[in-house]
Amino acid sequence: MQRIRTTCPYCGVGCGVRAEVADGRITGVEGDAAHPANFGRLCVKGTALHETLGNHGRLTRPRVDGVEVDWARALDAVAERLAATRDAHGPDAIGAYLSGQLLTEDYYVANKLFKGFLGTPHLDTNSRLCMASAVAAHKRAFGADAVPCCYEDLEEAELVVLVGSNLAWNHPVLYQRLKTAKQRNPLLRVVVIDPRVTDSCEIADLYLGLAPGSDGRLFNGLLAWMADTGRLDRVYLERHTTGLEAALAAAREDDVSVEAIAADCDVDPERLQTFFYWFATQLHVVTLFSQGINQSSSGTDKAGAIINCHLAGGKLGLPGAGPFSITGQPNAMGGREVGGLANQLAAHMDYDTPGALDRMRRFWSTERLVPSLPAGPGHKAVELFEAVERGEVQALWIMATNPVVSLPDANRVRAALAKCPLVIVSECVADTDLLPYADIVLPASSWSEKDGTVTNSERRLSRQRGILPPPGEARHDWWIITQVARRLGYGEAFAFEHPGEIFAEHARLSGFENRPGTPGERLFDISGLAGLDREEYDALEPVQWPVTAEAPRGTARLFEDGRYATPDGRARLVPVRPRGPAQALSAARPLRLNTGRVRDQWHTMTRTARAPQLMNHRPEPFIEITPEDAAALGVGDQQLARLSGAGGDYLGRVRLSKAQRRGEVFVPMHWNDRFSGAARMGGLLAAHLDPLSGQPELKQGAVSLAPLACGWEATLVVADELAGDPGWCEMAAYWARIPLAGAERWQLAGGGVEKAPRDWLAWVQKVLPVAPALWCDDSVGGRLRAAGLEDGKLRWWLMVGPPAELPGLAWLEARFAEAARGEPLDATRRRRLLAGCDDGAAEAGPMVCSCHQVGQRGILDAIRGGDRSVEALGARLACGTQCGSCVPELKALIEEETAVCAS
Ligand SMILES: Nc1nc2c(c(=O)[nH]1)N[C@H]1C(S)=C(S)[C@@H](COP(=O)(O)OP(=O)(O)OC[C@H]3O[C@@H](n4cnc5c(=O)[nH]c(N)nc54)[C@H](O)[C@@H]3O)O[C@H]1N2
Ligand SMILES: Nc1nc2c(c(=O)[nH]1)N[C@H]1C(S)=C(S)[C@@H](COP(=O)(O)OP(=O)(O)OC[C@H]3O[C@@H](n4cnc5c(=O)[nH]c(N)nc54)[C@H](O)[C@@H]3O)O[C@H]1N2
Ligand code: SF4
Ligand SMILES: [Mo]
Repeated sequence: MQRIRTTCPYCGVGCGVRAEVADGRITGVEGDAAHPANFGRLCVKGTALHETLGNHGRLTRPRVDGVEVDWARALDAVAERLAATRDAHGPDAIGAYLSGQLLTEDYYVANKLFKGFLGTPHLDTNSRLCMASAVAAHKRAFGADAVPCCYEDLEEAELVVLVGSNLAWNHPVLYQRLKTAKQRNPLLRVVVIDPRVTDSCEIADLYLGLAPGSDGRLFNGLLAWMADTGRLDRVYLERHTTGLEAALAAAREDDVSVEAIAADCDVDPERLQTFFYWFATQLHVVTLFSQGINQSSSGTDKAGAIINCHLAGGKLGLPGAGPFSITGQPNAMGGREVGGLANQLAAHMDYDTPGALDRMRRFWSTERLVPSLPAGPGHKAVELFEAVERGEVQALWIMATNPVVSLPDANRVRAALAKCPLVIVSECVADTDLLPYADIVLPASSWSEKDGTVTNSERRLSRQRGILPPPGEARHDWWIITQVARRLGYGEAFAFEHPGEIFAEHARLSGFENRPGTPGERLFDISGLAGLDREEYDALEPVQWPVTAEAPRGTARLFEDGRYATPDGRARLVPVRPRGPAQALSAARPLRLNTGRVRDQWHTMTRTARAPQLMNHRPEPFIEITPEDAAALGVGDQQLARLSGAGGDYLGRVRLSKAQRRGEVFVPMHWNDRFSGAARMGGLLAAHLDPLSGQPELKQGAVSLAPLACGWEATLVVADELAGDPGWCEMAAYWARIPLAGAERWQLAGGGVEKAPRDWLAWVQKVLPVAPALWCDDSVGGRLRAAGLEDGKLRWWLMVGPPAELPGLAWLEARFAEAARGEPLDATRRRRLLAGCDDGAAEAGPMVCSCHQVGQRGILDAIRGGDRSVEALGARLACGTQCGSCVPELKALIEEETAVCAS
């Protein structure tokens, strides 16, 4: 067995992973104790990485116009059609839409090909939906897109403010680090600012459940409060900043009394005052912000209002202090470094950076080739698809993202792609919502196969190492891009044979004419890594940029000397005039729609749904709503409901939750047409953009909710081999597909009339090849349970009736797993199939701890039995002892159960 060090491909924490390799397979993973992002920790998703691998479901052959072809044909087709589009309609008719899940090397060559040689400015990335507002705010304030902080700052702070970040679920290892720091230092305070009570509140000393979108007002108020109470750092402001007066004046355009701010933000004035006091009186404050700030029609201003407060208090450029925009995707930061956004050129140069176009031209020129760079910025993500819709962009290459799910107004995006003459998609898995729109499909290698670098939230570059060969014909993205470039005649500029060579060029560019005091000066500089040979590149240890001759071991923190990347070296406070959400509520759409992530899923689920244990935490698309709102709207817990929004509908199961504010609902961003009939949140939202960053408002939609009238509900579990063609979706008004180990569970519900049990038996014979072997029905209640067996082995299982009647399905999953191993059912188990539970095995209930697969039922029993602490539960059941992500949920269960016992 071999152990190979690499980096986790999920979130922007960028944890080091040690993969165990045996017999050409990755048999397990563990946290890399030597990696400075995680020091050995991993979260549930990281821990389950090896279970998402395997060649099943992978895309393995290129396809052109629906026909499988070899690579030569596919690459020729891409090159010929791109060239034809350019020749007929000009370079502006070509677009590319990339992703923060590409490696830096992939990203670099894509940017170089499209902007540098095809000469189109229209290359943007899904980071537009994620980081664009933070990027714009950084540039405005610091003169460069630079995150000042590092992870240690969270540990060295006296106050950590989490704004619009559910760190516990979305950056779990960083959350664990913060939690440990708080245990070690009881003086470290944590404030959570989020309209939802998230699991991150577990460690909060103060929670502000503000009205959605009111963050700008809150931080503007804080700035005025600091000024009014004499808490500005006059010396810092004087020496290192400009713009205080204008920023203050803008803040004071609103009533800045604590009461007025509290009323506008809909928070308790005393709590607000406490927050103001804590922030203003501590020097070592980190404000960590994420999508609750960025994904807003005023995201740049909200981030700006936060940065203003840090500058005004001198809380920046020192240990334990600073505004900390946390990145989402594993290489969101790397994409920003290579110029992946449509307003950037490359290596932290923009079109409006003096001399940048000329510099790029000189850098990319070869003996015979001169790049043809566009003159100015291109379309940002949402606008790019609008240009496709208008027919201006006629050829679009999409890599490593799923825009028909993740963009707002997603149905419009679908329509635009459907009529686009050329859509090229590079993708790893065979079945995504996007692939049906592709004229040319290119199979890409995936994590564990890909080789290159990523940069995490604290500017730390790490190696993702190629461990296994890609399956079938799948190839690395950088290889695909360079092959196309060569066919277009740019071979000399794309002569790369190894990602290390691409990295070297990228590193060289970062240092090219990058000298202090000259117009070429840029903060992003990794020229210290430009000379790495293949071996050194392969052995590269995690390092934070800038990495230069002066700082060969990297740089933990930026702006320590108070010098910023602006022309006058001073940071800029900016006037912020707070704006509320652009999507207005109305009588027709009275509910505020919040969207976001769940603990165990990653985005459109193409990878996490491959690990059955990650499906158990939240198996179906859901709608979280307060019990009061639900009652008023006539829906109950676990019932199905329909949300209607600007661009379409969403069907999901209602979860009553006190975490919501009244009048607000939360839905997960993950579900799509592969997993449910109508649960794409992208269809619910209208596309309202931040005017500066172009980032869409994904957190503040407007929707209405109505119960879904169901004549019937059914649960069907089928063995994997039978799961091919879902004929059963057609008759269902609602369906959700839930991968299990060796089987698939389908939740189905229909409008209209109830079917009689015998109709169900007839139906099942029609859609499944294996006839019912056992059934029992209760015609009065319309209930039915039936099972299909083949050679004594379980093939399918059906229950008609509300799923709430199910005691859980873990026992059934076990029966299917046995069948998959070829084991027939014994007589007792066969009899019990229809009982709906296996009395032998204790039923787990909803999954709480994914690492150790501990369900709610066992946990509640243990609490009732006297285990009233997380530690006691861990000692008995092992829950919460591995990655710790479920600890907040364990605490909530203890609290609820203790309250029940007491009452
Ligand atoms: N498990 C998991 N982890 C992930 C991902 C994943 O898919 N799954 N994706 C990764 C990616 S790409 C990203 S970008 C990050 C995102 O990480 P986060 O930003 O933490 O994730 P979200 O759940 O999108 O949103 C964060 C919070 O913003 C709150 N919010 C909504 N509106 C407002 C508002 O007006 N003001 C404030 N202050 N808060 C508001 C929401 O209630 C939510 O709790 O997660 C990364 N990590
Ligand atoms: N309403 C709402 N919408 C949102 C958000 C939200 O909070 N609310 N969040 C937004 C944010 S922050 C983000 S980051 C986006 C994410 O949304 P997307 O980027 O659309 O989601 P993913 O599922 O990560 O898509 C990545 C795709 O690339 C494939 N892939 C993975 N690795 C590779 C690779 O190396 N090469 C290639 N060629 N393909 C690969 C995967 O199989 C998958 O199909 O969603 C955005 N949309
Ligand atoms: S915290 Fe993020 S990077 Fe670390 S293991 Fe979890 S998903 Fe991977
Ligand atoms: Mo993201």
